[in-house]
Amino acid sequence: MNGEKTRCGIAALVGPPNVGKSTLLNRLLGQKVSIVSPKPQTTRNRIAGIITGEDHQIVILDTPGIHEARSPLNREMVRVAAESLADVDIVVFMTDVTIAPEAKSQEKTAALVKKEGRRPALLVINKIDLVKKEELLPLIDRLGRGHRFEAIIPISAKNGDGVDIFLGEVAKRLPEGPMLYPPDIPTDASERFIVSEIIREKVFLKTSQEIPYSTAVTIDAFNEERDRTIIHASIVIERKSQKGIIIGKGGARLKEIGTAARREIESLLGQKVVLKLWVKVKKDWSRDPGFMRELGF
Ligand SMILES: Nc1nc2c(ncn2[C@@H]2O[C@H](COP(=O)(O)OP(=O)(O)OP(=O)(O)O)[C@@H](O)[C@H]2O)c(=O)[nH]1
Ligand SMILES: [Mg+2]
Repeated sequence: MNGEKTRCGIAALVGPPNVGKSTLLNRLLGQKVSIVSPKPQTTRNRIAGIITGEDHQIVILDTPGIHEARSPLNREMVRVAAESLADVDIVVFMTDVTIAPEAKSQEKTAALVKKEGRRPALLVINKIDLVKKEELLPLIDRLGRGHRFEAIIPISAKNGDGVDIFLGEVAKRLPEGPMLYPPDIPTDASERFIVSEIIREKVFLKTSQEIPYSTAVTIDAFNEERDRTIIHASIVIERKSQKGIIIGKGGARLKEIGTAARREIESLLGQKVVLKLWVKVKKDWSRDPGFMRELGF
């Protein structure tokens, strides 16, 4: 590659919550770096996935879903998504077939994308596995109206339909330039961060109502020994009354969360993991700028 021209660029996935941005990132990478759940507002930080070819590198940013944010945490999430667009080469407006074209979250995303008007914008419509072909065309028409998308790409991040076409549309718009990352790393996220996210994902999957949104995870110790990694983590909640729900009857729910997380962390690290979880109350942490900084905001 020395002396030859390489192409490298950054594309950001932005769109309403729950449309499958993180699912798409994981599929593109062929491995899980970003957590996924059936609940909206799962992703809270910007996560870069890196796809390296012979002569090019694509950096794809997964971002929190754009929504009407009221609480300080939610406002931070939307800010992270908006700011992710600052240095990108390609803006990818991602939505799915279940969201009405005139939904608020859709409008908010469109406004953001418009503001970034100088950059090429692509529209990705996900979850096409959920509709019949004849329902798709009118949807493409309604979503594309009034925008200047360079391409509109229907995909299913779940079964892979259209994903290579999407990648090709991004690849052909990469500017010339040196690669930003070493060729063999899939993400800029640290192992520690991914581990905390895996635990948070299990909370999202195993609790309901406000609990997932009141939960943050911190890593208190991460000790790599010769044949195992010992991890201490805290599940941080906002109110004392939430403690019992996370822990469950006789500790059953916390155990389920811990077991599911440990299995996945073991496969990430390729090693046996001892995972110790604590539940801590940090009153109203989602309104505490100091704690949010600790979480990477
Ligand atoms: N049927 C179907 N479901 C999908 C597809 N892609 C993602 N999903 C599901 O949609 C839900 C949300 O997926 P995520 O990847 O977490 O969505 P997101 O856009 O990252 O959501 P936020 O992080 O909350 O903004 C999950 O239950 C996924 O399994 C798809 O192509 N088809
Ligand atoms: Mg996500």
